[in-house]
Amino acid sequence: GHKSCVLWITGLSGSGKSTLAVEVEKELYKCKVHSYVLDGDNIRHGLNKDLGFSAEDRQENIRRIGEVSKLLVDAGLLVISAFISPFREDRLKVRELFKTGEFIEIYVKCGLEVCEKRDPKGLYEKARQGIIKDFTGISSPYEVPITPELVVDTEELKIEECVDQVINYLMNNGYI
Ligand code: GGZ
Repeated sequence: GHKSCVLWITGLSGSGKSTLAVEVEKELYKCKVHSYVLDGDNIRHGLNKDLGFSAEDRQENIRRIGEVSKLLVDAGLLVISAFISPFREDRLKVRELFKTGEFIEIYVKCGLEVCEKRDPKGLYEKARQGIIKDFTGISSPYEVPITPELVVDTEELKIEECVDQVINYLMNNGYI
């Protein structure tokens, strides 16, 4: 068995949050740990399709995702939530929904320059041109976590090394 918790993955667009989430989920599956990934693909197209990217909408986005994460943790899953979640206060409010040790904040560290160079969906380009407004890192803030449980640096490390860091954290702290 495992101890259910949420891995709260925060970072810029293009930092590698979703990739990390999916790769960690694959590794957990191998270990027979029942996990579930929440990300933009299954949340912003469904439950939260009424929300955009204003500060208010991002706050509501994160609040709802926090509540859904809590339901899934209560159901016994190891939840992996990968959202920019740019505001410290909103992340803190989600943390406060959980018991001590149930909320694990993971900062996916990658400089804006590198994220912008990767630009897998061409969104930074559009943001620079002003076609997309309120874009995180360009025209909307990202508040770097001050005391996350874990920092994974996708600029310096390969994705497999980042996955190992997360799995090691879970093993060393008795979650799996
Ligand atoms: C940031 C945006 C924006 C704006 C669309 N700002 O890299 P992606 O494309 O695939 O992931 C980003 C995703 C961010 O949604 P989140 O729910 O994680 O954001 S938040 O936690 O701030 O509510 C990006 C795309 O949506 N996207 N417009 N203006 N990212």
